[in-house]
Amino acid sequence: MPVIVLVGAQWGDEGKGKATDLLGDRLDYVVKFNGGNNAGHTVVIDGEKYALHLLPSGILSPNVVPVIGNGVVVDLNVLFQEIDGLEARGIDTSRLRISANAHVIASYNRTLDKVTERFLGSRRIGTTGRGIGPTYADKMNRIGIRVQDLFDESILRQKVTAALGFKNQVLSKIYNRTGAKVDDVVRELLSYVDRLRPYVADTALELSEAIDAGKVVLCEAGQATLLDVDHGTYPFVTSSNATSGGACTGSGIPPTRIDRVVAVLKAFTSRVGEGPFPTELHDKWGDYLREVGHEYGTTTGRPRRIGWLDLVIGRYAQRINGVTDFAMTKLDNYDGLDEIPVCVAYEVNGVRHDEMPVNQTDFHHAKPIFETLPGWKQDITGCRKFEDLPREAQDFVEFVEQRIGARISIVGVGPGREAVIERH
Ligand code: 2SA
Ligand code: GDP
Ligand code: MG
Repeated sequence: MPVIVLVGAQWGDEGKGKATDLLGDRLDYVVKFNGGNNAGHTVVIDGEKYALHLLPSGILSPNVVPVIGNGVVVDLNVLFQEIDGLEARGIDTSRLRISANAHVIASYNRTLDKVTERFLGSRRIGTTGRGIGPTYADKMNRIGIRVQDLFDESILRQKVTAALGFKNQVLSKIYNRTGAKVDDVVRELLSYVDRLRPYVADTALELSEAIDAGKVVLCEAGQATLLDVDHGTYPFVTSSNATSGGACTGSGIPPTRIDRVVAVLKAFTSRVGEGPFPTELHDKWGDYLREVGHEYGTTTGRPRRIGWLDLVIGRYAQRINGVTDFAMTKLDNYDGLDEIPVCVAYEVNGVRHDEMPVNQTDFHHAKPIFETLPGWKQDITGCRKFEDLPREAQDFVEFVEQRIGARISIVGVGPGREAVIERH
């Protein structure tokens, strides 16, 4: 199984970081291919908690080469803070490779992200405010700054001057903000060059050679299927391709080399930021699951919106990503429930929808149709084999599996590295 792609099936925070970590000792490379420090992956090892934003989760496994691919947007200040934080805890980060073609998040794009949200008012997206959207917009507008541009001061200056010629008009004329100064931006970016140099590489070439040599590569998505700019709940999405297709464009690994696509599906649903959410809970069960599941943003600390498991979304994720198998996380968060409602279809204006409605307004008006499964009312955090699970929990997993169209090969029963059931 040389190339595996790992994606989120819902709106993020499914536990992708833990799933990657779990595969860690079988992997040689872990590649982050989209997003930036808007992501937040929590990994718990021997009771120690690590919150990763920009670095691929593979950084925690000593034999893995972590790669920041060309599809990522890099905030250099955050990068070195994260590296320093891990080094201080004894984690060796020297193996890290960063694509020369990855784009850099400049300070003016962080400002633009925040002021745009303010200007949107009630139509805001609820971004993480990290400058992600404006940086991808620059990339598409061909006024972005890439990692490789930092190594030639004259080119960097030309590119920053061109970008600010446009950006400062927007900042001052539209948002009434003082623009950024070319010298300040160039000085800040150049201050990272010496530290950055050893990590920078032609990562697409290195990965191609690694795959030829039979190495195992995992491409780890940030965010998730419904936050994908093409396939998600646009405009309430992030600005990159978080689905499996993004793994190719964001890393330089061609589709013909991908063998397996694993989607991580949380046993319930959460979302941060604005946008439609058919199974959202506004009652005590939402509060209950938020507390037992510690559902607060890893990057911003925002309380996550909580809803029941939605199998229309699960099926959609299977189809869009070409999922070969699912990892279901947080089954243990249902331990205290008598019964568990699961959304199997929607009703929109009196019509049943078994598939995600393509029309945004229909999705906004979708009412979930539930089937209710019995709970198990016991602690499953110690279970390590599928047969150890209570009958009701096994039935729950099998019920979901049948409806989402791919096998659930991993079941998470707690936050720790060891709290997992693998099904062969
Ligand atoms: P952005 O900042 O432009 O990417 O925001 C656009 C939308 O994408 C959502 N988004 C996320 N949703 C879930 N988790 C994310 N990462 C952090 C975490 C979030 C946090 O792991 O907890 O700490 O708040 C993430 N990143 C982006 C975002 O909410 C917008 O809806
Ligand atoms: P990611 O963005 O998809 O990597 O997910 P996050 O790390 O933002 O959020 C997932 C949270 O769930 C983290 O706090 C994990 O430690 C935790 N987690 C992952 N798998 C499980 C599980 O099976 N059970 C429980 N109780 N927690 C889990
Ligand atoms: Mg997260």
